[in-house]
Amino acid sequence: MKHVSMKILIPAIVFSILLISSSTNFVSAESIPEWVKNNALWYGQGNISETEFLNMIKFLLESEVIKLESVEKIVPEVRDATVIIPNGNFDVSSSAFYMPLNLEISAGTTVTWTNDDSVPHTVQSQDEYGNVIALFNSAPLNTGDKFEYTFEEAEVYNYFCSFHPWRVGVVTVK
Ligand SMILES: [Cu+2]
Repeated sequence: MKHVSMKILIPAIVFSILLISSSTNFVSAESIPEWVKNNALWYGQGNISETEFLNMIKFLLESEVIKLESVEKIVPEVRDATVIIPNGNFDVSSSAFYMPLNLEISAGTTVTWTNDDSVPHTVQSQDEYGNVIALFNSAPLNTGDKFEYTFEEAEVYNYFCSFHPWRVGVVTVK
């Protein structure tokens, strides 16, 4: 008999406390209200269910007794990208393609080409017909030299090497 009455009584008490508390203004969470301590105790003793305990926590959050500090995720925008001109790139029969062959970036990204080959190369922007256009045009790059260009407009950009015109690459700006 006692067992049954406790099962009904405890949730009723908790609910009553929640109702009373919801009409109370908690100015800050500097101090933990007594009823919260009681709830925690009851939960620890197994007198209230997990659902009831979670509901209490939910109430504390909703009524801003507990305030969660907003944690802003700072996702650094990638503003730099690299294209490697790999060793053997000069060789028409080699699979030493630009790495990556099609670089996908967001507008505003600065792309750096690095010549890792044993011979000089150039980076020359092309129009859709394969003609050289004055957009991004490097001087001859010796081994280890770099060339950079910042892409501002969303577009597909083609380029090639004037010494090895079979080497073509793409930069896709989204
Ligand atoms: Cu080349």
